[in-house]
Amino acid sequence: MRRLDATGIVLKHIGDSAIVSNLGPTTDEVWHSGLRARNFYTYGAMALCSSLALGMALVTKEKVVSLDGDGSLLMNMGTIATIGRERPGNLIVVVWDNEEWGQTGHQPSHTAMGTDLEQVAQACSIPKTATVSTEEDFEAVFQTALASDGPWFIVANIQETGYLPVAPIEPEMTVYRFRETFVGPA
Ligand SMILES: Cc1ncc(C[n+]2csc(CCOP(=O)(O)OP(=O)(O)O)c2C)c(N)n1
Ligand SMILES: [Mg+2]
Repeated sequence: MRRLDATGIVLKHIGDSAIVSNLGPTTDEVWHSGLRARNFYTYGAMALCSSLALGMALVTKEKVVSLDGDGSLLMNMGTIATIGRERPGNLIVVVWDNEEWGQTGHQPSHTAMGTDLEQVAQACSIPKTATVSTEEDFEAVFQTALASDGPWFIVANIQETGYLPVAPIEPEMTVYRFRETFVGPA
């Protein structure tokens, strides 16, 4: 499964829900799939994607989707424990697991050496978890996650097949556009 195709599946089903995207290729591919005010693109802020999404999920009732990366999540594994502790039912974490710190030169990450992030999530008492490797399985579990209470933690195994151009992210504009549309507590 390619991340760009899986990103298309996310966007096909997401409706108006919020997406927070990991730095680097994840954000680039979300950006090139179409500018969307409900996308919170991170840029340079490694390891903070799911922490930001957790914070958002705790102050809204709408679904919040974190599109994270294995390397970033490994750098801030404590956020998995905090998600398991707070358990916001509206949070969906998707980890694009390419088993590497891709953007900085394809260095193999811990998931290439045996670390199982789904098991980490289960051990942190995140109630809904899955690991998928095909577009069909990803689409099915992502639709289930959107339609049910979470938090969800989905490891999506992907293959790198080359990068799109770096997206021209302007962090101030991301915050401005996103804030204008954010649906706070009812
Ligand atoms: C605090 C910090 N350390 C290091 C970096 C450099 N850096 C940028 S992207 C990246 C790799 C991220 O890996 P992953 O989240 O798996 O995403 P991938 O590139 O594989 O899509 C690193 C180490 C950074 N931006 N910030
Ligand atoms: Mg990676």
